[in-house]
Formats: sequence, structure tokens, C-alpha cells
Amino acid sequence: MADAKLADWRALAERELKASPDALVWRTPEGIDVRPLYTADDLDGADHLTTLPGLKPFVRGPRATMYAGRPWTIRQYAGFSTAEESNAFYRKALAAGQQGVSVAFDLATHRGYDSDHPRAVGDVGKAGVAIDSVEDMKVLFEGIPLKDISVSMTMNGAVIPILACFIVAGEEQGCSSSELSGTIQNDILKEFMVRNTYIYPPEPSMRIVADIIEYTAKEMPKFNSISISGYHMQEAGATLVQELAFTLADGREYVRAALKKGLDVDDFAGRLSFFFAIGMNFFMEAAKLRAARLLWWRIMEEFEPKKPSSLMLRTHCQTSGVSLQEQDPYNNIVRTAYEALAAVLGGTQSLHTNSFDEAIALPTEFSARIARNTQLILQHETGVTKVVDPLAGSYYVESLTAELAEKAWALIEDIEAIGGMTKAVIDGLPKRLIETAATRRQAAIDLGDEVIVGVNKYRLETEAAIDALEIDNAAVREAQIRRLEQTKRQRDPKRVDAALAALGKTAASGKGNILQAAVKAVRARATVGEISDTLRSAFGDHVAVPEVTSEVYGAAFQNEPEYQTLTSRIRDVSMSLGGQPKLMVAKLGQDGHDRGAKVIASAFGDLGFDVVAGPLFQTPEEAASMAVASHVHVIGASSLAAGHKTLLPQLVQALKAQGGENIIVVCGGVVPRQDYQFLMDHGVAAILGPGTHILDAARAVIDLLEGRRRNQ
Ligand code: MLC
Ligand code: 5AD
Repeated sequence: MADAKLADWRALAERELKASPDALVWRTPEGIDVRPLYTADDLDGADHLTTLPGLKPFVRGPRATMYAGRPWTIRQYAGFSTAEESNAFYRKALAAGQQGVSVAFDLATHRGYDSDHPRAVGDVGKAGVAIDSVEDMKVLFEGIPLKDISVSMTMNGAVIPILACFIVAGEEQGCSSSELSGTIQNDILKEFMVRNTYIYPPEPSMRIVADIIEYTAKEMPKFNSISISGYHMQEAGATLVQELAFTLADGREYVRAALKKGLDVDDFAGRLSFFFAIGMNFFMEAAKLRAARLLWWRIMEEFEPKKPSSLMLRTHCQTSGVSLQEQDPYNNIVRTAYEALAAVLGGTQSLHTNSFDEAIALPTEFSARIARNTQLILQHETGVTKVVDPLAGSYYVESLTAELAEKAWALIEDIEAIGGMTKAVIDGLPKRLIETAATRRQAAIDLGDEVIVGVNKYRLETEAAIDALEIDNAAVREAQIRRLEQTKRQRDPKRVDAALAALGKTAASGKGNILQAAVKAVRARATVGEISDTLRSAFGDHVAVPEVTSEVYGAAFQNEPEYQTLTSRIRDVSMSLGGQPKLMVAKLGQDGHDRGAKVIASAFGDLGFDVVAGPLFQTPEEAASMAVASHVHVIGASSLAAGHKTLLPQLVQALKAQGGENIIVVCGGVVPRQDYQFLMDHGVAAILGPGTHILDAARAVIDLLEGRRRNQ
């Protein structure tokens, strides 16, 4: 663009604004300065512009015809309660237009516990379906022909027994391993960073990943061995640059682990797949997928594969859970639709659209239908499938694609300098960066710099209640235990013991393939818990030490009068208590969603609380004894996996039993309003649901502390 013309535009813009157009620059959390105008000049750095879809470097899509040839797969993630109930849900969804299955397991299964394990009491069947053995897995897929329907399983911790159960369930349905199609998540590195359903330490966990890649490369040519996931990073608060960089760096690490097993890169690279979140920054999300394909091609070129498919990034996307709100929840339908469109314009291969009741509970049949129809309408009514990569050539989107790629590449190089992602994860750098970004974002929302309609602006006076799915956890657990006992009664114990012993030997010796040994154990009816325990004996448990960031929230708020009033109230409370008010942030049961807990710990620390960050996965008794021993005044339990009605009353009881009855219990997270009274009746002093401003939460806690002082 001629400079003279641009100068004309600037002059005109300045007249319109009565200020410099530079004032309109929007600095995104990625540190990208988005300007109000993009022109052909902004395409200078983008050397991918003349490339075509299906061809290197795949910016414009992994297939030549993309959705014009075949639309993306509508693959809704679901699972709850028992295998029977989830099976019925899948069958109905498939009949109503869903195209692939995606299994959500409960958190007990994720962490390798059978439903009868004492640590699993609050979580069985709650956030997903409970699977204890191949008998459950067979029920899960009854009437769903595994020869024809591709199945994604989101499993990372207990990935060995679950994939083995799937393989054996297929066999017993008459579908050989070579005919099974689908994807196993099998992405452990991001679990250590954000999702937290790990079991073993990083190094043996990496061996498990490599063994699965090896086994599937040999036995399951139609199966994607891994779904390298950035989704959970964005959910935990990562910027899009962090999401891109850490995900691709994880991918590179998995390729190296597989090569170390002696595999040829072309034997497995074509079956590596990816998974990204799609949040509300519409154009940047579409650009992110284009940049991801570009960077993956660049990374894979280094390994010199011969097949083009080894260079190609194929991905699933899910709309963002964290962008959805409890307040005015029908707004979430609109948010999800925009996010879905961004995923599609970015060229995703498969998509999950969230349900509008996300911030309240698992989807009901109604909310799941709307979510599925959001995609069906895109595919059938809007015409978006007719043209490949329709955003190509947009000055803005192309420039964003190049800038995201450049910024992510720099971060990928930083990870390389540390020695790759396994080392970076052990060192904790990515986790720290993500947690800092999460706290910064929360501060931006609480300050109102980032607007969320119906939450920090245009909030309704009164909210109408909506139906929420409720699962009778005790009944599910009983049903699971019955089938578990029956399976154990009917099997040959000698055969089980021998298979588990062989599995243990394979794990401990470092020789042979762990999945292959586990398939034999599953055929003998060894359970998910037994197989996980056998591997636990060989590998040990991973125990994370919680770290809390500081001075991010406080720095953003320090000049706000409201913040200053609170800090001075906390100083007064400290005087009367004879020391800072002490808060323990607790995570109970197998729920590892800790973004909220971390942000609270960080912000309350800045406000002047003495914060004890409880470790993940505590039983209520363990949390109570830690609270009593640490002399805390308040426990803030964060519950995002629906275990609150079981675990919170148990916590209150345990505190009483251990002499901690004066400790105030408050609860935050995903708690449906219809459960508030139940929790209050069971000794919870306050419930701080989704969308609560952190300063309001702090005020509520201080009120409670002052009230308690007055009453004593
Ligand atoms: C596609 N195909 C075409 C085509 N487009 N053929 C001709 N012309 C075209 N235009 C072919 C493909 O090559 C492929 O065949 C087949 O059609 C299917 O297409 P696909 O693109 O491979 O789609 P799909 O099978 O759906 O696989 C998508 C995927 C996969 C590669 C991304 O990994 C996947 O399904 N992932 C889903 C992961 C998931 O659901 N995760 C949920 C996480 S929830 P062929 O023969 O080449 O295979 C979560 C939340 C939590 O994690 O935390 O709990
Ligand atoms: N069923 C349906 N969706 C689920 N999600 C998580 N568990 C389930 C389930 N059992 C979705 C939510 C969540 C994201 C990680 O996946 O949208 O935010």
C-alpha cells in the first residue's frame, strides 16, 4: 500500500476519533498488538501465502478438498454414571446426527481406581462413566459396531488398562485390532502441566506413551495413537501462544520417544493427532489452527519423513468450557456457536461443541441436543463447508497466522534450550507460565477490562433456574461394585495372577511392550485398578508439590479503592486474630481441575491471607488433619467434578472428629444452585459459585471470620 494512501487514512481516522488511531490498538494476552486496520503491507512476512490445501506446509488444511469433500466429524464428548446409561446416550446421539463417539471416563477410572476403592467414593460415575473392567467396556459399546464407528477415549493416567479393555471389547465383538478406528488421548505431558490425571512419574509415563505408539503402529493401523492436547492448557488459563507452543513441543517430545523405541518415523507419525481449545478470540483462534499446521510441518521436517501424511497436523477441537458462564446461561449457546465457527474456519477435522449448562453440571439430553445441532446447522445450513480455507488472504488473519507462529516458535525454542518438554515439565516452567497467565486473566475480568456479558456487565437482577443433570453417585457405585464382584468371582484367579505378574515384569524390566502384556491381563479379566496397581508397584506414584504464584493479582488491583479497603480489613482481622488469617485451599477426591484453586490461592495471598495450598487428591480426612495441624481459620474447598455433595459433608464431619470444628468451610467451583441449601445444611458456611468476583469471595470470607470472632 502506498505510504501516501495510508497517511490519508490515518488523517481521516484521527479526525473521526479526535485522537490517534494508535489508541485503538488492542494488546491481547499473547502480547500481540491488534491494530484497527490491516493492509497488504502486513502480508510481507507471511511466506505461506501462495501454498495450497493438502500440500506442504498445510497451513490451508491437511486435505485438498477439506469440508467440500467431507465435513468435519461431529464428535461430542460424553459419559456419565454407568456403562448402560452412557451406552444408551451414545446410541441416541448417533441416531440424531452425531458422527463419532467420544468417551468421558469418571475421575476414579482416570486415576486407576476401581469403583470400590476408598479414594473413589465421591467420584464414581460423576464426571464421566465408570469403567472397572472389560465387562463394563463391552456394555459401553453394545450395539455400536466398532468396525464402523470411530471412538475417541480421553484417557491418560490409566491409559494402559483402558486401551487394553477397548481392544479386548472389540475382539469379543468380532472386530480385530486392525479394524478398530479412533483415538486415545495418551498425552501425559500436559497432565503434569494442567489436567492432573497422572498416576506415575514423568519418565515411566513417557515409556507408556511410547509403548502405545509402538503397539498401535504395529497392530492398529486405523487408530490414532495419541491426541496431543492444548485444550486443557487454554482451560487452565494459557494464552494461545502458550497453548500452541507447549502442545507442539509435547508432540516433538513424543516423536523422539517413539524414535527411541526404534520405530521409523513414517510408521507412526501419520497417526499422531492433536486437540485444541477454541475460545472467544474469534479470528485469532482460526489463525491458531493455521499456525499450528505450519509449525508442525516445520518440526516434522527435521525428522525427514518420506510420507507427506507424517508432516500433516490433523486436529480435534472443543469449544471453550472456561468461556461459558453460570449467569444467564443461554448466552452460552451463542458463545459456543461463535467458537464452533472459528474452529471450522481454522480447518478442524473433528469438533465438540459444549452444552450451555457447562458451568452448572454435565449436559442434560436437552442441552446436549442444542450443542450437537449447533454443528449440524453449520454443516447443513450455512454453506461454510463449500469452500476450502475461506479466510485465506485476509490481511488480518494471515498476519495473525504469521505472528502467532513466530511467537510460538520462540517459546518452542525456549523449551528446547531447557532440554525438551519432559525436562521442562519436571522443572515446572510451563505450569508456572500458565498459572501466571490465568491469574492475570482473572484480574482483567474482575477489573472489567475484559467484558463478559451477563457476568461483569449487563448482569441480571434475578437468574431463572435451569434443569441440571444429577447423578446418584451412591447407586452408581453400588452397581459398579456388584459387577466388579461378579467379574472377580467368575474368573480364573491363577490366570489373572500370572498375567499381572508378567505385566509387572514387563514394566520393571524395561523390556517388552506394556500394552501387549496388559491386553493379556484384560483377557483374563484383570481389572483397571489391578493393572494400575501392578504398574504403580513398578513405577511409583507421581506426587506434585503445589506452587502458588504471587503479586500478579495484587499488582493489577493495587490502585483500586475496593482492594485497598479489603487489605486494610484483613490487617484489622490479623490484629484481632494475633496473626494473618490462614486459609487452606483444598482439592478433595480425584478432581484435578485446579485453575480456580490456584487463582484463589494466589489472589488471597496477595490480599494478605496466609495461604496453605493443599495437595491434589486429598480425602476429606486428610484435608481435615492438614487443616487442623496447620491451624487454619478457613478451608476453601474447590469442587469442579461434582463430588461436592459427598465430599463436603465428609470434610465437615472429619473436622469435628479431629477437633477442628471452629474451622470455617467455604466451597467454590461448579456447584448447581439447587445444591446450595444441602451444603449449608451440612455445615458449609458459604458457596462461591462460578463467576464470583475474587474480591467478593474475599469479602465473604472476612465477614465470616469477623462474625466468628464476634460470636466467640
Ligand atoms: C477426511 N477424509 C477425507 C476428507 N477429509 N477423505 C476424502 N476427502 C476429504 N476431504 C478421511 C480421512 O482421511 C479419514 O480417513 C476419514 O475421512 C476421517 O476423517 P478424519 O479427518 O481423520 O476425522 P476423524 O476420524 O474424526 O479423526 C479426527 C482426528 C482424531 C484425527 C482429529 O484424532 C479424532 O477423532 N480425535 C478426537 C479426539 C477427541 O474427541 N477428544 C476429546 C477430548 S475431550 P483415514 O483413513 O485417513 O483415517 C477432553 C476433555 C477432558 O479431553 O478434559 O476431559
Ligand atoms: N460429558 C460431556 N462433556 C464433558 N466435559 C467434561 N466431562 C464431560 C462429560 N462427562 C466437557 C466440558 C468440559 C470439557 C473439558 O469437556 O465441556 O469443560
